[in-house]
Amino acid sequence: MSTIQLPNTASLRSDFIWGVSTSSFQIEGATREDGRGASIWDVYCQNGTIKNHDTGDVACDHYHRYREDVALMKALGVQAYRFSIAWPRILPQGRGAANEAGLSFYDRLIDELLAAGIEPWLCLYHWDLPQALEEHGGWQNREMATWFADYTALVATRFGDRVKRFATFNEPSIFSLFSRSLGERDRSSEEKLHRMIHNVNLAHGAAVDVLRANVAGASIGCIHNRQPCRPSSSSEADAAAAARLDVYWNSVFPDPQCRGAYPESMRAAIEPHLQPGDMARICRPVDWFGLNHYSPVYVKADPVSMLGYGFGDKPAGAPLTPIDWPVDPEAFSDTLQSVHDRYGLPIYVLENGYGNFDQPDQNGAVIDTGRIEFLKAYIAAMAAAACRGVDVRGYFVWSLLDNFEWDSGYSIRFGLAYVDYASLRRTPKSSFDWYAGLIKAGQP
Ligand code: PNW
Repeated sequence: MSTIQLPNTASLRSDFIWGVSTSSFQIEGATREDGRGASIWDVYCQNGTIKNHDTGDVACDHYHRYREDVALMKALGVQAYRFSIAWPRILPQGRGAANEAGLSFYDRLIDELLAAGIEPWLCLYHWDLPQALEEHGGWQNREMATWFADYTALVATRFGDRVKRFATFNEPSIFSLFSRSLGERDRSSEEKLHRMIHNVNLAHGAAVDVLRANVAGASIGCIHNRQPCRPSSSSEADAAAAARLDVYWNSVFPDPQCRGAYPESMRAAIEPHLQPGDMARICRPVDWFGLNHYSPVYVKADPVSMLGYGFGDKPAGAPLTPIDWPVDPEAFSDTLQSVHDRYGLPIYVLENGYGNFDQPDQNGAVIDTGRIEFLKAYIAAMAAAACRGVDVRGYFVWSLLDNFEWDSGYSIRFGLAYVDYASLRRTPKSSFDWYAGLIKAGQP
């Protein structure tokens, strides 16, 4: 048991929800099993652009070990678990015929969670688009809104008797900004970015309607990654680049979805893609704002890159995590405040966490004191925001397990439980016990 003190959480609601988050591609593996279709991430991995040529083929083998993973969550004491559905597992071609074996995997997972007293929070899209739809233009195709709505209808009718919490998208700004090259300032790629943004927003609105119509008592939101974009120097050019990125990173999805308008500075760019009635299609009432937050980002001007920005130096002496992300809990409470002020919705923090290079010690224990200190400081910052009146109702650690960290493959670890990728054995880290203690302390 860690001796690190718990933060003061007295300002949080009595029905506050503590949880953990994962996503399908990052943990499931079994990418060619039981009729799953290919996703765009299977293809990216084959292209050899991922660190150490890692792939999602096995990942944490959660597809076969989900029972053990639910047991871990039960030991942790979380009230909720956020996961995502792999679209190509249940619709191998993205649309058309459903794959019963894939659907029944999620039936088993959901039933296992409910039996353990853990509320499932289902995210429809955590980046693993069916490759078959990519071949029809992917997010460049306005028809995606219809295909996404049809996929949502399948999920809603199959699982809506047992699942009530639904998120449409995970971090639309991250997957739209980073799925295209930052290396070259190509106006046509900026135009593609704008088209994609609008199509994702249309798909969000369509999915909200489908969920409302098909799931009694549904509680619906979208998960936004919101991180202050700060200039990396005092130059005017860097300030302008940071302000520009801030709009794309932080506003271009929640503003139209929750306020019914694109940010002023990008209306001209979206205009060519806008059809009559679109804003009403996008701005459908949601029940909460899903917030993912890790750190502020430091931005510099880079005239040759898309949108004219790049990532610049962090302030000298700023505390950093082992993967060089700034540690700035105050930026987290400011972000919570800004979401509250701008959108006026209940907030669930659906990701926050600490990446590092954990390894077991000679006794096989994984002592991750740095992660505990990080979580403690961030939870304290959240409690401070709640004290000032911010309506925050839940907090989910990213992540339950070490997992496939996108471009970084398995080299970076975010889990409360360590995964040995050779044996696939899970070992709770000291942060796991600490978080379990925090949850327990808040219970009557
Ligand atoms: C999130 N950034 O992505 C994702 O939702 C998770 O899938 C991922 O594993 C987790 O954070 C940790 O990286 C992010 O550049 C990607 O600031 C990039 C950034 C933040 C979050």
